[in-house]
Amino acid sequence: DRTTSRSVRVLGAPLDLGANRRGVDMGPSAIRYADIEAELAAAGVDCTDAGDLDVPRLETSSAASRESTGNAKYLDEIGRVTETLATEVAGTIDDGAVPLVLGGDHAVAMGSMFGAARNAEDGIGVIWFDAHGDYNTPETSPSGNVHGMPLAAAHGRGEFADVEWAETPAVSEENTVLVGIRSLDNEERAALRESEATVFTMREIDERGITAVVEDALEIATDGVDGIHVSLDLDWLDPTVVPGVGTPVRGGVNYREAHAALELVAERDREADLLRSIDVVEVNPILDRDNRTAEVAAELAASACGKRIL
Ligand code: HAR
Ligand code: MN
Ligand code: MN
Ligand code: MN
Repeated sequence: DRTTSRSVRVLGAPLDLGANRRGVDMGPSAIRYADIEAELAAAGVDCTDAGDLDVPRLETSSAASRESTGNAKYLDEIGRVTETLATEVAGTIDDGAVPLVLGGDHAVAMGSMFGAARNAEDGIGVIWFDAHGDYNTPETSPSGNVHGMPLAAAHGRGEFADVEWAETPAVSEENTVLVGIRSLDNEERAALRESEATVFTMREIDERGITAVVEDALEIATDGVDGIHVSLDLDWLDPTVVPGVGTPVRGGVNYREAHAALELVAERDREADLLRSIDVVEVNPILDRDNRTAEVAAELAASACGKRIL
Protein backbone atom coordinates (compact mmCIF):
# COMPACT_ATOMS: atom_id res chain seq x y z
CA ASP A 1 0.00 0.00 0.00
CA ARG A 2 1.04 3.55 -0.61
CA THR A 3 1.87 5.07 2.76
CA THR A 4 2.26 8.70 1.74
CA SER A 5 -0.85 10.65 0.82
CA ARG A 6 -1.54 12.01 -2.60
CA SER A 7 -0.41 15.40 -3.85
CA VAL A 8 -3.11 17.06 -5.91
CA ARG A 9 -2.92 20.11 -8.15
CA VAL A 10 -6.21 21.82 -8.92
CA LEU A 11 -6.45 23.14 -12.50
CA GLY A 12 -9.49 25.26 -13.31
CA ALA A 13 -10.74 25.01 -16.89
CA PRO A 14 -13.69 27.41 -17.19
CA LEU A 15 -14.61 26.37 -20.73
CA ASP A 16 -18.19 26.63 -21.97
CA LEU A 17 -17.66 26.61 -25.74
CA GLY A 18 -18.32 22.87 -25.87
CA ALA A 19 -21.78 23.15 -24.35
CA ASN A 20 -24.80 24.83 -25.78
CA ARG A 21 -25.44 27.16 -22.87
CA ARG A 22 -23.66 29.58 -20.56
CA GLY A 23 -22.99 28.76 -16.96
CA VAL A 24 -20.52 25.86 -16.88
CA ASP A 25 -17.72 28.41 -17.22
CA MET A 26 -18.50 29.30 -13.59
CA GLY A 27 -18.00 25.71 -12.46
CA PRO A 28 -14.45 26.13 -11.13
CA SER A 29 -15.46 29.17 -9.02
CA ALA A 30 -18.48 27.37 -7.60
CA ILE A 31 -16.49 24.25 -6.73
CA ARG A 32 -13.84 26.37 -5.00
CA TYR A 33 -16.62 28.25 -3.16
CA ALA A 34 -17.83 24.84 -1.98
CA ASP A 35 -14.39 24.63 -0.35
CA ILE A 36 -12.74 21.90 -2.31
CA GLU A 37 -9.48 22.72 -0.51
CA ALA A 38 -11.01 21.84 2.86
CA GLU A 39 -12.55 18.69 1.38
CA LEU A 40 -9.19 17.62 -0.01
CA ALA A 41 -7.46 18.51 3.25
CA ALA A 42 -9.93 16.18 4.98
CA ALA A 43 -8.78 13.52 2.53
CA GLY A 44 -5.25 14.03 3.81
CA VAL A 45 -4.25 15.41 0.46
CA ASP A 46 -1.44 17.86 -0.04
CA CYS A 47 -3.22 20.33 -2.33
CA THR A 48 -2.15 23.29 -4.41
CA ASP A 49 -4.39 25.38 -6.62
CA ALA A 50 -2.86 26.48 -9.93
CA GLY A 51 -5.78 28.80 -10.73
CA ASP A 52 -7.72 28.91 -13.97
CA LEU A 53 -6.59 28.48 -17.55
CA ASP A 54 -7.26 31.33 -19.95
CA VAL A 55 -10.29 30.46 -21.97
CA PRO A 56 -11.74 32.48 -24.86
CA ARG A 57 -15.15 33.97 -24.02
CA LEU A 58 -18.08 33.58 -26.34
CA GLU A 59 -18.80 37.32 -26.28
CA THR A 60 -15.34 38.72 -26.94
CA SER A 61 -13.71 39.16 -30.31
CA SER A 62 -10.76 37.15 -29.00
CA ALA A 63 -12.89 34.10 -29.53
CA ALA A 64 -11.48 33.89 -33.03
CA SER A 65 -14.69 32.83 -34.68
CA ARG A 66 -18.25 32.57 -33.56
CA GLU A 67 -18.87 30.22 -36.41
CA SER A 68 -18.89 26.49 -36.23
CA THR A 69 -15.94 24.54 -37.52
CA GLY A 70 -17.92 22.24 -39.77
CA ASN A 71 -20.50 20.61 -37.56
CA ALA A 72 -18.39 20.82 -34.40
CA LYS A 73 -18.97 24.23 -32.83
CA TYR A 74 -15.85 26.15 -31.75
CA LEU A 75 -13.64 23.12 -32.29
CA ASP A 76 -10.54 25.24 -33.08
CA GLU A 77 -10.93 27.43 -29.98
CA ILE A 78 -11.59 24.38 -27.83
CA GLY A 79 -8.51 22.70 -29.28
CA ARG A 80 -6.31 25.59 -28.23
CA VAL A 81 -7.62 25.33 -24.67
CA THR A 82 -7.23 21.56 -24.47
CA GLU A 83 -3.66 21.79 -25.85
CA THR A 84 -2.71 24.15 -23.02
CA LEU A 85 -4.52 22.00 -20.49
CA ALA A 86 -2.79 18.85 -21.77
CA THR A 87 0.59 20.47 -21.17
CA GLU A 88 -0.42 21.49 -17.62
CA VAL A 89 -1.72 17.98 -16.90
CA ALA A 90 1.42 16.29 -18.25
CA GLY A 91 3.62 18.69 -16.25
CA THR A 92 1.65 18.05 -13.06
CA ILE A 93 2.04 14.28 -13.45
CA ASP A 94 5.76 14.83 -14.12
CA ASP A 95 5.95 16.69 -10.79
CA GLY A 96 4.47 13.66 -9.03
CA ALA A 97 1.04 15.16 -8.39
CA VAL A 98 -2.44 14.20 -9.53
CA PRO A 99 -4.04 16.87 -11.72
CA LEU A 100 -7.63 17.56 -10.64
CA VAL A 101 -9.24 19.43 -13.52
CA LEU A 102 -12.34 21.46 -12.67
CA GLY A 103 -14.62 22.11 -15.64
CA GLY A 104 -16.05 23.65 -17.51
CA ASP A 105 -17.88 21.51 -19.98
CA HIS A 106 -16.79 17.95 -20.69
CA ALA A 107 -14.73 18.97 -23.73
CA VAL A 108 -11.95 19.78 -21.23
CA ALA A 109 -11.49 16.01 -20.72
CA MET A 110 -9.74 15.90 -24.10
CA GLY A 111 -6.97 18.01 -22.57
CA SER A 112 -6.90 15.84 -19.45
CA MET A 113 -6.60 12.61 -21.41
CA PHE A 114 -4.10 13.88 -24.00
CA GLY A 115 -1.96 15.20 -21.15
CA ALA A 116 -2.27 12.11 -18.98
CA ALA A 117 -1.35 9.86 -21.90
CA ARG A 118 1.58 11.97 -23.10
CA ASN A 119 4.34 10.34 -21.03
CA ALA A 120 2.61 7.06 -20.23
CA GLU A 121 4.81 4.36 -21.73
CA ASP A 122 2.19 1.64 -21.37
CA GLY A 123 -0.74 3.97 -21.98
CA ILE A 124 -3.64 4.92 -19.73
CA GLY A 125 -7.12 3.61 -19.06
CA VAL A 126 -10.20 5.71 -18.44
CA ILE A 127 -13.34 5.34 -16.34
CA TRP A 128 -16.08 7.64 -17.65
CA PHE A 129 -18.84 8.31 -15.10
CA ASP A 130 -21.61 9.98 -17.10
CA ALA A 131 -25.26 9.81 -18.13
CA HIS A 132 -24.03 10.26 -21.70
CA GLY A 133 -21.57 8.33 -23.86
CA ASP A 134 -19.80 11.44 -25.19
CA TYR A 135 -18.96 9.25 -28.16
CA ASN A 136 -20.14 11.43 -31.02
CA THR A 137 -17.75 12.72 -33.66
CA PRO A 138 -18.19 15.90 -35.72
CA GLU A 139 -19.75 13.63 -38.37
CA THR A 140 -22.34 12.01 -36.10
CA SER A 141 -23.19 14.71 -33.55
CA PRO A 142 -26.82 15.81 -33.73
CA SER A 143 -26.07 18.99 -31.77
CA GLY A 144 -22.56 19.97 -32.86
CA ASN A 145 -21.67 20.43 -29.20
CA VAL A 146 -18.14 19.24 -28.57
CA HIS A 147 -18.88 18.20 -24.96
CA GLY A 148 -20.72 15.24 -26.51
CA MET A 149 -17.51 14.09 -28.27
CA PRO A 150 -14.46 13.93 -25.94
CA LEU A 151 -14.32 10.15 -25.49
CA ALA A 152 -14.53 9.57 -29.25
CA ALA A 153 -11.77 12.17 -29.63
CA ALA A 154 -9.54 10.29 -27.18
CA HIS A 155 -9.95 7.19 -29.36
CA GLY A 156 -9.12 9.17 -32.49
CA ARG A 157 -12.41 8.29 -34.13
CA GLY A 158 -13.84 9.94 -37.24
CA GLU A 159 -12.55 13.43 -37.98
CA PHE A 160 -10.55 13.42 -34.75
CA ALA A 161 -7.99 11.16 -36.43
CA ASP A 162 -6.99 14.15 -38.59
CA VAL A 163 -7.28 17.00 -36.08
CA GLU A 164 -3.73 18.19 -35.61
CA TRP A 165 -3.94 19.11 -31.91
CA ALA A 166 -5.61 15.82 -30.99
CA GLU A 167 -2.95 13.51 -29.51
CA THR A 168 -4.76 10.35 -30.50
CA PRO A 169 -5.33 7.65 -29.63
CA ALA A 170 -4.86 8.79 -26.02
CA VAL A 171 -6.60 5.75 -24.57
CA SER A 172 -7.04 2.26 -25.98
CA GLU A 173 -10.64 1.22 -26.46
CA GLU A 174 -9.95 -1.95 -24.44
CA ASN A 175 -9.02 0.11 -21.37
CA THR A 176 -12.05 2.39 -21.66
CA VAL A 177 -15.05 1.84 -19.39
CA LEU A 178 -18.22 3.91 -19.31
CA VAL A 179 -20.35 3.69 -16.17
CA GLY A 180 -23.95 4.74 -15.55
CA ILE A 181 -24.87 5.51 -19.16
CA ARG A 182 -28.55 6.19 -19.93
CA SER A 183 -28.63 8.55 -22.90
CA LEU A 184 -27.11 7.75 -26.30
CA ASP A 185 -27.80 9.13 -29.78
CA ASN A 186 -28.39 6.52 -32.48
CA GLU A 187 -25.09 6.76 -34.33
CA GLU A 188 -23.26 7.17 -31.04
CA ARG A 189 -24.82 3.93 -29.79
CA ALA A 190 -23.77 2.11 -32.97
CA ALA A 191 -20.21 3.40 -32.62
CA LEU A 192 -20.00 2.30 -29.00
CA ARG A 193 -21.36 -1.13 -29.84
CA GLU A 194 -18.71 -1.76 -32.46
CA SER A 195 -15.91 -0.34 -30.31
CA GLU A 196 -13.87 -2.36 -27.82
CA ALA A 197 -14.93 -0.06 -24.98
CA THR A 198 -16.95 -1.55 -22.11
CA VAL A 199 -20.27 0.14 -21.38
CA PHE A 200 -21.99 -0.42 -18.04
CA THR A 201 -25.39 1.22 -18.35
CA MET A 202 -27.68 2.05 -15.42
CA ARG A 203 -29.20 -1.37 -16.00
CA GLU A 204 -26.01 -3.13 -14.85
CA ILE A 205 -25.92 -0.91 -11.77
CA ASP A 206 -29.57 -1.80 -11.03
CA GLU A 207 -28.87 -5.49 -11.36
CA ARG A 208 -25.41 -5.92 -9.84
CA GLY A 209 -24.99 -2.89 -7.61
CA ILE A 210 -22.52 -0.06 -7.93
CA THR A 211 -19.67 -1.82 -6.10
CA ALA A 212 -19.55 -4.87 -8.36
CA VAL A 213 -19.75 -2.70 -11.47
CA VAL A 214 -16.97 -0.36 -10.39
CA GLU A 215 -14.77 -3.31 -9.33
CA ASP A 216 -15.09 -4.62 -12.88
CA ALA A 217 -14.50 -1.19 -14.36
CA LEU A 218 -11.28 -0.81 -12.38
CA GLU A 219 -10.02 -4.20 -13.47
CA ILE A 220 -10.68 -3.50 -17.15
CA ALA A 221 -9.38 0.07 -17.15
CA THR A 222 -6.14 -0.70 -15.29
CA ASP A 223 -5.20 -3.81 -17.29
CA GLY A 224 -1.63 -3.38 -18.55
CA VAL A 225 -1.51 0.42 -18.36
CA ASP A 226 0.47 2.97 -16.33
CA GLY A 227 -2.63 4.37 -14.64
CA ILE A 228 -6.14 5.62 -15.19
CA HIS A 229 -7.90 8.87 -15.83
CA VAL A 230 -11.19 9.24 -13.95
CA SER A 231 -13.67 11.53 -15.63
CA LEU A 232 -16.68 12.56 -13.55
CA ASP A 233 -19.54 14.32 -15.31
CA LEU A 234 -21.89 15.53 -12.56
CA ASP A 235 -24.90 14.58 -14.69
CA TRP A 236 -23.91 10.99 -13.89
CA LEU A 237 -25.91 11.48 -10.69
CA ASP A 238 -29.67 11.72 -10.58
CA PRO A 239 -30.92 15.27 -11.27
CA THR A 240 -32.74 15.27 -7.93
CA VAL A 241 -29.30 15.17 -6.27
CA VAL A 242 -27.54 17.55 -8.67
CA PRO A 243 -29.88 20.16 -10.15
CA GLY A 244 -26.99 22.24 -11.50
CA VAL A 245 -26.23 20.46 -14.76
CA GLY A 246 -27.04 21.51 -18.34
CA THR A 247 -28.21 18.17 -19.72
CA PRO A 248 -29.97 16.30 -16.89
CA VAL A 249 -31.21 12.76 -17.51
CA ARG A 250 -33.55 11.04 -15.06
CA GLY A 251 -32.57 7.75 -13.47
CA GLY A 252 -28.99 8.39 -12.39
CA VAL A 253 -27.01 7.15 -9.41
CA ASN A 254 -27.81 8.51 -5.99
CA TYR A 255 -25.53 10.33 -3.58
CA ARG A 256 -24.24 7.26 -1.75
CA GLU A 257 -23.73 5.21 -4.91
CA ALA A 258 -21.59 8.00 -6.33
CA HIS A 259 -19.48 8.13 -3.20
CA ALA A 260 -19.18 4.35 -3.03
CA ALA A 261 -17.82 4.36 -6.59
CA LEU A 262 -15.18 7.00 -5.97
CA GLU A 263 -14.24 5.62 -2.56
CA LEU A 264 -13.56 2.33 -4.31
CA VAL A 265 -11.33 4.10 -6.83
CA ALA A 266 -9.39 5.64 -3.92
CA GLU A 267 -9.12 2.31 -2.11
CA ARG A 268 -7.62 0.62 -5.17
CA ASP A 269 -5.37 3.63 -5.64
CA ARG A 270 -4.00 3.22 -2.12
CA GLU A 271 -3.24 -0.43 -2.90
CA ALA A 272 -1.93 -0.10 -6.43
CA ASP A 273 -1.17 3.54 -7.23
CA LEU A 274 -3.42 3.64 -10.25
CA LEU A 275 -4.93 7.12 -10.23
CA ARG A 276 -3.19 9.37 -12.76
CA SER A 277 -5.61 12.26 -13.27
CA ILE A 278 -9.18 13.32 -12.58
CA ASP A 279 -11.67 15.74 -14.00
CA VAL A 280 -14.91 16.96 -12.49
CA VAL A 281 -17.07 18.65 -15.10
CA GLU A 282 -20.43 20.06 -16.18
CA VAL A 283 -21.32 21.91 -12.94
CA ASN A 284 -23.60 24.79 -13.99
CA PRO A 285 -24.09 27.27 -11.11
CA ILE A 286 -26.81 29.19 -12.99
CA LEU A 287 -29.03 26.11 -12.90
CA ASP A 288 -27.94 25.01 -9.43
CA ARG A 289 -29.72 25.50 -6.10
CA ASP A 290 -27.67 26.89 -3.24
CA ASN A 291 -24.46 25.58 -4.84
CA ARG A 292 -25.55 22.02 -4.08
CA THR A 293 -24.10 20.49 -7.23
CA ALA A 294 -20.73 22.18 -6.69
CA GLU A 295 -20.69 20.84 -3.13
CA VAL A 296 -21.35 17.32 -4.37
CA ALA A 297 -18.57 17.80 -6.94
CA ALA A 298 -16.10 18.86 -4.24
CA GLU A 299 -17.12 15.99 -1.96
CA LEU A 300 -16.81 13.39 -4.73
CA ALA A 301 -13.41 14.70 -5.75
CA ALA A 302 -12.29 14.27 -2.13
CA SER A 303 -13.63 10.71 -2.06
CA ALA A 304 -11.66 9.91 -5.21
CA CYS A 305 -8.56 11.36 -3.57
CA GLY A 306 -8.89 9.19 -0.48
CA LYS A 307 -11.32 10.82 1.95
CA ARG A 308 -12.70 8.09 4.20
CA ILE A 309 -15.52 7.95 6.70
CA LEU A 310 -13.53 5.99 9.28
N1 HAR B 1 -25.43 13.25 -26.90
C1 HAR B 1 -25.78 14.64 -26.92
C2 HAR B 1 -24.93 15.41 -27.92
O1 HAR B 1 -23.96 14.89 -28.40
C3 HAR B 1 -25.68 15.27 -25.55
C4 HAR B 1 -24.40 15.00 -24.81
C5 HAR B 1 -23.80 16.17 -24.18
N2 HAR B 1 -24.10 16.32 -22.77
C6 HAR B 1 -23.18 16.17 -21.79
N3 HAR B 1 -22.20 15.27 -22.01
N4 HAR B 1 -23.28 16.72 -20.74
O2 HAR B 1 -22.03 14.27 -21.12
O3 HAR B 1 -25.23 16.53 -28.23
MN1 MN C 1 -3.73 25.32 -1.13
MN1 MN D 1 -20.11 14.15 -20.33
MN1 MN E 1 -23.19 13.98 -19.36
